[in-house]
Amino acid sequence: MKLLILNGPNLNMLGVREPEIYGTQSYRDLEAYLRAEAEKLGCEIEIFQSNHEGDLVDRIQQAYGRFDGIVINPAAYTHTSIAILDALKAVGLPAVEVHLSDVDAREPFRRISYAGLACKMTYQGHGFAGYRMAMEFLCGAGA
Ligand code: CA2
Repeated sequence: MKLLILNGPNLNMLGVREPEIYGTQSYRDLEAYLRAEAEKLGCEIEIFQSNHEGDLVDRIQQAYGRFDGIVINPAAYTHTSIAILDALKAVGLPAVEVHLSDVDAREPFRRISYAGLACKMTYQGHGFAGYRMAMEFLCGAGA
């Protein structure tokens, strides 16, 4: 089982500001966490972060035929990007949406998720653990 893990804009700034929302750990810490959890689950992962919508769309398209599933935290593009939604639909791979924070408990504009419309499951408000849950979902019986 090979999973592509995509992270959207500003997630590379984790740990730098807004620790009350996103925690104190850095993006490097998140990458290390993902690799450790993937190894425990026995799944292969590739991790990619970008601040650019088109780069995320390109990676989703390139996943077709190369990956068995996608874990995606589109960050702010969650609430704006029909391009990411269309790319997820186009490749048709099982996808799971992750948010570190509980987006439904924040500003109203964060309650809309376009990417989520193409995802089998969403984990939100669990911090880093949400990514483990997503990997478990895709590697286990959930997908
Ligand atoms: O909770 C999440 O994971 C989000 O996807 C994070 C996005 C936000 O736009 C979504 O509504 C929810 C923001 C990521 C930016 O992360 C920062 C990290 C450090 C300092 C400032 C922002």
